[in-house]
Amino acid sequence: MRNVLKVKGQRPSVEPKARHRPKEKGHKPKLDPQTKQRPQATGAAFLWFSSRLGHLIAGVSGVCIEQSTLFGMKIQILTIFPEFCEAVLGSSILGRARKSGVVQADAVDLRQWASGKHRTTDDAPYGGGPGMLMKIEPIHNALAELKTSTTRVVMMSPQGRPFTQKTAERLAGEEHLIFVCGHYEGVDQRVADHLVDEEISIGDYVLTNGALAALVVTDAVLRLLPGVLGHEESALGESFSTGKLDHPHYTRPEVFQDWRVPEVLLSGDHGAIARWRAAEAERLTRERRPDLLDAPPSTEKPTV
Ligand code: JF5
Repeated sequence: MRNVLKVKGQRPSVEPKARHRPKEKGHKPKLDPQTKQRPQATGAAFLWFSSRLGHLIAGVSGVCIEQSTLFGMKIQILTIFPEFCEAVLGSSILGRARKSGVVQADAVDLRQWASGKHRTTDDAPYGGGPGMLMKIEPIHNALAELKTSTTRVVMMSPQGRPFTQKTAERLAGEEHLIFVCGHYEGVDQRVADHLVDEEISIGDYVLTNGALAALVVTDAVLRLLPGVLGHEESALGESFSTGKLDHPHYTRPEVFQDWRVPEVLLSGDHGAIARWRAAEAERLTRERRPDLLDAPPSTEKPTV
């Protein structure tokens, strides 16, 4: 939905923060010395790109008349548990981002494409063994209907490539994502082989429901988009973007029971504070995640 979210003659979908609004100064028209009236059509028009929000905003005399979202994203989670996903997508920060129109994120009920009286989406495995597998036909039919020329189809499963912050950054550049969520004992292998663009794992453990993994990825991707967190400075350059664990943070009170905030943070010496934070990040990473320190720079590439 790149560049399609246009609002005309109404409130912009995301109200720009006051400090980011174009300066009103110079937009107040002086009275015409002859007619003693405000001159007609002298309201200064502006076209303004907010890199913070990823919005192109047009208006006259400080009044926004049109705004288009240059970055925006559509995510569809294809699942037999749509209500489960809706509960997460409708809450908190994701719920707010959704209402603001910055992102479109929805759960889509796979059963719509299941045939037969019982609308079955699963069946027993060839070769025997316990449990049920997800069938290919409903997934195929759903994707045939939902995919556009710009869709990237992602399947969540423990067999996928590991999900990292790098993956989140790459997916945040996509326009339309569809997550195929496996569950039971798995999914007919032909789905991964022929219907999806990539298979992603959120970690070395098994969930009952791939939608849970898709929601994790959705959250990590959406928080990178302009206008979702409302403080974009912090989304990049944070832990993992730096390749290390984050340093500890403290807020008031200065002493709780007998636990003190490290003295250096109260010193006002910004150089010393920056050095302390860097040293703490290094120490924590060496202690808990040495793998991050000797890891070569990520070579992650999209797998087409
Ligand atoms: C699933 C077969 C999908 O368990 C997961 C998962 C773990 N890491 N990433 C995803 O997804 C559910 C289970 C079994 C396919």
